[in-house]
Amino acid sequence: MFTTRVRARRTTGLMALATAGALSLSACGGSEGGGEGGGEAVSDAAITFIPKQLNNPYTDVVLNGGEEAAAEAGFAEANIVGPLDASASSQVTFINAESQAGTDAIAIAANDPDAVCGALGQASEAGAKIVAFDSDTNPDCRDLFVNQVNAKDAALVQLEMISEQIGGEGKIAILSATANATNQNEWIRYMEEELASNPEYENIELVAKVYGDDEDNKSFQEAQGLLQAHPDLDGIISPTTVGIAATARYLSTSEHKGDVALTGLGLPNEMRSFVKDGTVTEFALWDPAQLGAVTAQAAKALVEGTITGEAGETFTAGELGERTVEEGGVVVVGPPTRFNAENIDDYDF
Ligand code: RAM
Repeated sequence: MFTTRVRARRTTGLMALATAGALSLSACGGSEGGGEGGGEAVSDAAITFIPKQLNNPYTDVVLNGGEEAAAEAGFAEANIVGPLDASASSQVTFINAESQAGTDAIAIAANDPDAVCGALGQASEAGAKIVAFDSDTNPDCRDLFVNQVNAKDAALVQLEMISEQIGGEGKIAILSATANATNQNEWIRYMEEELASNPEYENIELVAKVYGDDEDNKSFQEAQGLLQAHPDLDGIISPTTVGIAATARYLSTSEHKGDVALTGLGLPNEMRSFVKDGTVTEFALWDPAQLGAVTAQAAKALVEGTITGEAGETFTAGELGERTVEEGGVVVVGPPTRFNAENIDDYDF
């Protein structure tokens, strides 16, 4: 019988979905028998998801997908634990507790690539498989990283969009999440490299990088501060769903609406009104539920021992088909999609 334990505050919508996942598993009976690759039977195993933070709408969509897929994959139990803030060391106590409770797989979106490593090492020694998702750990500290999108593609699509929106020239700023987040920093590094090397962007100047810590209020204030400090700013890239929504809210009622371009990575359901009212022209993302689903299926393959995280190995991610482990133990979920007035109503997440 599939059960879900949640040991920290989180949304009720997610719990309702977890129940739906549990019901669908009971209906099909789950998986039977021992691990095919010399590992453990997934039907006896528990998976624990540790997101960057619990109070993040993006995280909710990822975890909904993860819980459903954990049930489909045949896990006996899925747990969701995590901090309410995305600070560097906030996940350590949760990792330790899950390790002591004997979880078989930890799926973690790291707030800091190194701060979680000691605790993950102990969990691994205690027998848990470690899958990073969304934001990687130091590669030595996990078996696999499920990356929502190729990091360079994520960076380039955001630069393309801002360049189109400001006519290829002007001053831009980046409003990120936390300063230690692996995913954010990798995207920003690729953006800076591309700005410095691609002649197409020689007239675009990055004048500031600020951090809203994936908190709505702080992100809103950082957006306001950016415009005060740089009144001649032409555009903002916010590669975080929390940051882009807060910045859009600020711009939508400010004198800068329609004048200062805003793009980045956002949830269509949070951004719809800002696209319709002319604050935002176009932004991008992928389907976060697929990230959760591929993560749960990768954890199953690791627990059963059919993969170990070596490049070239393959596993089946349920309905999402076969996935191959790339160099560095990375599995990529899919390409980014651009959302604008023409297609935003086709998406519901
Ligand atoms: C925020 C988080 C997350 C990132 C998305 C795009 O919710 O920073 O890590 O992947 O945005």
